[in-house]
Amino acid sequence: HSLVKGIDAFIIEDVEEARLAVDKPIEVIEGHLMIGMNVVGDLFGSGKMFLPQVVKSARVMKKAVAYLQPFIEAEKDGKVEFAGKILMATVKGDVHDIGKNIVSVVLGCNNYEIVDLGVMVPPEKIIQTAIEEKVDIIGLSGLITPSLDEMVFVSKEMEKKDLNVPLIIGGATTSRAHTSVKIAPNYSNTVVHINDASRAVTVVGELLQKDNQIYKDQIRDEYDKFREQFLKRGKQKEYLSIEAARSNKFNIDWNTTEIINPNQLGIQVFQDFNLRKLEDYIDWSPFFRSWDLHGRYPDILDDDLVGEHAKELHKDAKILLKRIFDEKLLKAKAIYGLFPANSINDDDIEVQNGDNALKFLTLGQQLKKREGVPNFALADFVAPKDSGKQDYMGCFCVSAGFGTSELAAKFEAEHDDYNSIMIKALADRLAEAFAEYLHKEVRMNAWGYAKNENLTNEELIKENYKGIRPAPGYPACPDHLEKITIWKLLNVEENIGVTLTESLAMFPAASVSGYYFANPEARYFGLGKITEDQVKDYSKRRNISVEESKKWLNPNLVN
Ligand code: B12
Repeated sequence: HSLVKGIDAFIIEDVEEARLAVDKPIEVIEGHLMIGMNVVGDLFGSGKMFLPQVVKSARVMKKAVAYLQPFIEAEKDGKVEFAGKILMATVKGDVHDIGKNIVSVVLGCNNYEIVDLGVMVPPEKIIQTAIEEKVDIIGLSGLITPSLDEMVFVSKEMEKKDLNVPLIIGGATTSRAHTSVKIAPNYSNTVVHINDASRAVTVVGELLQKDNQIYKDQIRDEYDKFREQFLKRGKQKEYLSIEAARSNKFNIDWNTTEIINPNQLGIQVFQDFNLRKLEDYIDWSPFFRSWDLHGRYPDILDDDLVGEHAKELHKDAKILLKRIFDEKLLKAKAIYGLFPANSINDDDIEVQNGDNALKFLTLGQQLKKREGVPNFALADFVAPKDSGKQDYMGCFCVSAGFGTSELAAKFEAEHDDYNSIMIKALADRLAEAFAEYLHKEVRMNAWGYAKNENLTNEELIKENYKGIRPAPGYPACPDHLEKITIWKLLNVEENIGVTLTESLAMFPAASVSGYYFANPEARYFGLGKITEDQVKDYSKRRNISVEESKKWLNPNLVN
């Protein structure tokens, strides 16, 4: 009962009672706990149990097994039989692991042994561990687009090294399209994209059946067909040359638009920001989504289907949040700067920091639009140098993640995946809340172009404010290399200690960086696909090879 309900209050007493009632301690796992976990697995698989409760049940299971372990070892003849061994890793250069950890916990609940290599795992380590541990499946996770390329690389290495186990792919940026077009063709064994934890259980179950050839052939067939159709579809759209796109740029009338001079130019740093101030800025809806509960906050709390679970989860989150505030469990830091800036050479923005001039490179939409609809580039929102008007822009980096990894590791050592996932999900919410708070501060005070703004948190979440704060990697500016320019301009690493990995993920994970544009006409848009001519033009501006540009801009290239 406690296991299925996820109650861990009396777990030691219950397990001890069960242990005394059987011949061998291993029988408690096989006879009692496994039966309970099967119930949990079935309920989750059939949609009758929700993720937070599954993770709580897993916590009970782990604590119980940890208690039994010394007794089992003393007996020496007990060994838990698993249904299969699965290696899980977030690929090199990527620091995100909430999704991977959720999938690992859920697979663990279904009696699979998980070899979790953590984050930023190099391909050699993945392959070597897979061979040494004789795993049955390799699972790769990634959140940002450079990880997609890394997954392609891993699949090629797996083929070279003659690995012969299925490869499963997941994480926010991954897709069936990318998996079928870019990964599957490199690897002879089965490659499957899985977008949520409950499907992971079904797919892994099928892959590890004894007679799995029919399933594997079916997947290969499906992916081959999907790839063909996908590649055809891409060709049907019409794109403009980069010159034509620039001629159809978004035009702001720089003679009439009002440019507000910032009140405070230069760089500002927050070393140890009071996290309590961020609570009111939290956007809770994505928090529930990361626990696989779908719906808008606060309505979700009263939802017929998931309301009870959402309430319980929210209550637990608030308890941990209070501890974060009271015990100062996490540290938040931020840096931002506002600088004189003008757009130059069409899509670049020159930013002046004292004697130091740096260039941001923006990319222009090339999809052919309806008559009268412009092709946007972020540079359109800053006055061109030849307009003779001095304009401004800003950039920032916030992090609420200092201390998260350590805390998560502590919870994991206590067999508490529930709170380990919870602390990361909360740190992410606080990072985003910090970005929201700081942007408001900039609009109302430091830049001061929206002094009298009076928006509720809901209106902030709906982005009803004036000006924008796009983040490199988000749809308007998918180029992660821009973070290097932000780091140089603000000296981010030295000032607040947020670092960039080789794939330009930020560490700590709960960090956000981006730009500030103040023009009232500035808006969020999606770049969409770009063609070869812009890639060549961009390579020259960036002073890197076309090959390297293609690596970074891959998801945005036509085909
Ligand atoms: C919340 C969020 C954040 C959080 C952090 C999230 C985190 N720690 O994981 C914060 C606010 C910190 C953040 C920051 C950034 N983010 Co963000 N973020 C999101 C958002 C809204 C949700 C992601 C999420 O947490 N989902 C919940 C988890 C549970 O889902 P999941 O990771 O996908 O995992 C599930 C499945 O994918 C699958 N799965 C996962 N792994 C595996 C592995 C295997 C083997 C299997 C089988 C399955 C599986 O199962 C999981 C459970 O169901 C997405 C958009 C979106 N809707 O996806 C953007 C998104 C991921 N972010 C994005 C970007 C760009 C960024 C930033 C680079 C922006 C910036 N410049 O600051 C930074 C990077 C941070 C860093 N440290 O480098 C982009 C990434 C695309 C890209 N172009 O690179 C996205 C897709 C937004 C977008 N549409 O552009 N982000």
